[in-house]
Amino acid sequence: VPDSVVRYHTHAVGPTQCCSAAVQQIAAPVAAVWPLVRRFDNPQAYKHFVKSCHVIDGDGRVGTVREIHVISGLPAASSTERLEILDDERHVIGFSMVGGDHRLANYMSVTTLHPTPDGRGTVVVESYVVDTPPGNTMEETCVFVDTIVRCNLLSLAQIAENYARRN
Ligand code: A8S
Repeated sequence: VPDSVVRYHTHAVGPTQCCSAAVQQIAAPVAAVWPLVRRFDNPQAYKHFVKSCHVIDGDGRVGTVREIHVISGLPAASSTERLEILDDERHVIGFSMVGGDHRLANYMSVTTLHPTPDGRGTVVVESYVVDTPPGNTMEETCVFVDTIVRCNLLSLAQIAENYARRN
């Protein structure tokens, strides 16, 4: 396990919080994946639940705040999110949820990209911490969030692989 995985995916987790991580292998180099992942103002590039995104404060650097609206059928309509980490050298991005009408209080996630040894692929690691909402178990919360995160990473893989094939 690379040092950077330990460094960026070790979270302080409170007694009523849940924490999990997902890993996705992508058959495209980091250079093809990172441009999609780093665009805090354009999460809908690969997050298919996101219907629209508006930056409400900031210029894309740490501290930038966005408001996203999600497609109907989900137990929420919007989320206000703050960029917490953006490192173009180490390929690290992290954000927190600071508002919205959803039930994921104190959500924070970090995503890191790691080149495969031959340099032709990417391993994406995304971890998160979130409060367990009242009325739900930690397990239920993890299943719900894992499902969203896995969907996002699968779609990221498809889009990056298509993009790499074309170039
Ligand atoms: C992300 C991760 C998550 C997004 C969740 C967990 C969300 O956008 C969706 C449904 C909800 O109920 C909560 O990286 C919220 O975007 C798809 C609206 C925040």
